[in-house]
Amino acid sequence: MSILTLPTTPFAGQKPGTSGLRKKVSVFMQPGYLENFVQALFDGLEGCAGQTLVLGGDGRFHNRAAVQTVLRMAAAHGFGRVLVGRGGILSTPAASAVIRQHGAYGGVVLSASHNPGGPEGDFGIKYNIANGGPAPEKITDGIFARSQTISRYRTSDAPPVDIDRLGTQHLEQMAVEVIDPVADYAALMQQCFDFDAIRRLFAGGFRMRFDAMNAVGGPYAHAIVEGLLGAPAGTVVNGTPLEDFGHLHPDPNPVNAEDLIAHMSGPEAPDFGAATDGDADRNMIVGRGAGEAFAVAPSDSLALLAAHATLVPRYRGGIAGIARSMPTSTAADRVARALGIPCHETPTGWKFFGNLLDAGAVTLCGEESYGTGSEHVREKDGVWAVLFWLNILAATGQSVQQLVQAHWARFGRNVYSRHDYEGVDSAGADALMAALRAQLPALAGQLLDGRRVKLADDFAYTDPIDGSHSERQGVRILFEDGARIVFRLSGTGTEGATLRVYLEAIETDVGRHGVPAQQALAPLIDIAQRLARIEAHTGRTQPSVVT
Ligand code: VG1
Ligand code: CO
Repeated sequence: MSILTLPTTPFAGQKPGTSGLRKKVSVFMQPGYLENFVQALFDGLEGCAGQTLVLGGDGRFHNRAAVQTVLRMAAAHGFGRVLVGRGGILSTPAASAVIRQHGAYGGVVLSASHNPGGPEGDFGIKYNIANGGPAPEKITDGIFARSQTISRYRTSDAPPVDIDRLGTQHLEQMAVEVIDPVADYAALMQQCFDFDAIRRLFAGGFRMRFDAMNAVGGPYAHAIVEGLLGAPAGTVVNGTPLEDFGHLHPDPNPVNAEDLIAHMSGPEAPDFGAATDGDADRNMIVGRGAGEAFAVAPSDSLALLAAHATLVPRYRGGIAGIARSMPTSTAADRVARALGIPCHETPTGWKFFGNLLDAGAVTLCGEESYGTGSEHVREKDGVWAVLFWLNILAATGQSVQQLVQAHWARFGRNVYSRHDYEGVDSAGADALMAALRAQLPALAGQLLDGRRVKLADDFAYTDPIDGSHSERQGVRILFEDGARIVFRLSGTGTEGATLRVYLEAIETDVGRHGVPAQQALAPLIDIAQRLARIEAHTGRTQPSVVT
């Protein structure tokens, strides 16, 4: 064991955000940088001696080296056992499943999720607690506080562990168990869904394209969709995790997953398309329209899964409630109302769902950012969402487009879009938000282009379970006709600031459900640009990504 001195500068002033700490690989490779985070983390974990830690990542560049660093430091801190995914691989939802399944003390997940990877890309680390969910703010704040004051870290001098060989080895006194990264997760999925029905669907000639975007979803999709469910070989594409994700941006939306959209477009398109992100906690669902891909809005996906939940074995008895992040459309609220169950509105980030799930207050959760999940783990879960859709498709015999259109006909369509202004100047973005906040008191009751403002505020949330309070979670403008505009700054980017503008309008006229979202939302887009003076503050006339 060694106690080594940390260089003086790393980590200073950089707070782990909603999903851990994400920085450029070059930042993470600075001597002592990762060690500083891990030491600050371990210092705050009481009673971790002798306990089990789960460890894995999305396979991006620096993953393997970081696994060895964490292993050595875990040994020096007296952990009894580390369960590490073979090759250092564990998707975020699989890590959550393994933590829960094995009663682990917690888990370290090495991922920058949907951020690009490779030597020029991003790296990240996050900590999950014993319920399998992201560490709550009091833990991440503690990590940050300690990271500012510590000057030394404790590590082992032992040689690297062979993480490609299944089975138990030892690093000093600590057992290192290299596990199959898919096995526990696949077993859990079999408890959730009707695998027989989905198997019959594929046996009947149903065709799917699962694009794992060269990220960590691949091994899971291969083993479950092609393996256990018998989909033909070749159903899963880009299915081997690559250190740089093959230069793809593993953020599944119609812009970044354009190849999937192209394959879902034409006459030869398969019946069903899906994609997952860097750490496989996000999902995109794509159907086949009339010669065109039919991408399902994530907010609609959450609502539709909730409306069909009883078709799925795990949720056969009904769902207790739904939770959605504030910017996510209110489509799920309509389903909750019809089902007579509560729908909770939380700040952005999966950690806010943890208490509600632990208390059994909600069963399904979702975010507009292609994240959907349930009480089966404490993270959003991309492969789970894809299997949920497959289960519904098998049970109803309908197509993705038919299901979505029927949903809109029954509940109304929550036309939705998110406009991202990426990499803008941070000072300009802060000024924009400050100016918006200053306008809020005067907005209520005003008429904007014929729409009356019902409420304008900066979203605040009090957790109904533990009473913790979070403020300044995004500026929202709610109109009397149900339309909404939300503005917030991203907490996951690594370059400058990213302004997100979320737009939503309710369309109950079935005859207008086919109008493209950007067209239907044009009046709101215009209001948003004017109210926030986006061009004046950012210099941008157009968003960089529209989803
Ligand atoms: C984004 C999404 C948010 C999601 C978070 C983590 O955060 O908007 O909904 O929970 O990413 O997702 P932000 O602060 O950039 O808007 V993942 O798949 O990157 O862990
Ligand atoms: Co992710």
